[in-house]
Amino acid sequence: MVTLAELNSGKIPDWCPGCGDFGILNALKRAMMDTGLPHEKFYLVAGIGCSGKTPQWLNTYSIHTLHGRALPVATGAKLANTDLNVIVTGGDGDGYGIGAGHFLHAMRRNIDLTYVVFNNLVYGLTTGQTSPTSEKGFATKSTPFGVIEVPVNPLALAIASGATYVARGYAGDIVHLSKLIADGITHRGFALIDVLQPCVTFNHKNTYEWYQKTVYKLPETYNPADKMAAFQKSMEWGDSGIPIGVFYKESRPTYADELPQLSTPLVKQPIDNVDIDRLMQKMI
Ligand SMILES: Cc1ncc(C[n+]2csc(CCOP(=O)(O)OP(=O)(O)O)c2C)c(N)n1
Ligand code: SF4
Repeated sequence: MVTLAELNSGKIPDWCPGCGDFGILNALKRAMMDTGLPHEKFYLVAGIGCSGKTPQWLNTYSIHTLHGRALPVATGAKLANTDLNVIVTGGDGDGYGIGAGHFLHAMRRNIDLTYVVFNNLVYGLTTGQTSPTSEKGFATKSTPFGVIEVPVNPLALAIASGATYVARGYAGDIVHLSKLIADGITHRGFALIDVLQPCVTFNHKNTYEWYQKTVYKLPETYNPADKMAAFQKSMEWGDSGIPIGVFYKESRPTYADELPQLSTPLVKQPIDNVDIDRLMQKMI
């Protein structure tokens, strides 16, 4: 199994002091260790944003992609080598804004990925513009009179789009969050872990203090196999309470399961009998 010493990159994150990203990084490390999987089985893929820097602080195979394009790159990596555990990190702007199309299609394909979204309800890296999850009325430099639109609901979207593991965690509860991430990694299929992440510099509404008062854990009696109940729970948001935990879980063949060509990972298939010259002739 991977150890903390193996995961530590020796680099110090340049996030703002107090940023919720630190809690998520710690939960991610803990989750990777808790799965019992070896170091070389992890592959991290990141979008662009403060959150997108995460793989830089971890010593693993990884790639820092383009804004909003982490999921297609991760899909390619997973389909090329189904033996890898591919974890994707990015922000709400990255995944639910510019990358929203990729988000929907990766979920309906049930690509076996673990997608951890650092949802701070704002654009952090670009210094505080509204994001697709910003609350209605939220005033920033890009919406000085407050956001007009209603926010994207990532959990409801994920349940409707075919994700097979849909959870929400909180960056201020590392133990609980690490369990959600570890379960997402071991789940076969697309796992979304949306994480409530305070941005101490640009979001002065959805703060640690606010989340401490509003966040509550789904009760033991909650049944994550009940899709309609999951939809209903995903609608809860605001001062009266925000649930965290596993909202929805189902077992369905993954995209790769449906392709017999991938029963042996592509990277392990012999290519000696492939006539590359003939292929090249066709293309040039
Ligand atoms: C194609 C493209 N458009 C815009 C940008 C500028 N940009 C970089 S990060 C970002 C948004 C960051 O917000 P989010 O994804 O929520 O991540 P956070 O920084 O909050 O973690 C934007 C708009 C870019 N890098 N590439
Ligand atoms: S700008 Fe916000 S999200 Fe980015 S590092 Fe600072 S506190 Fe964290």
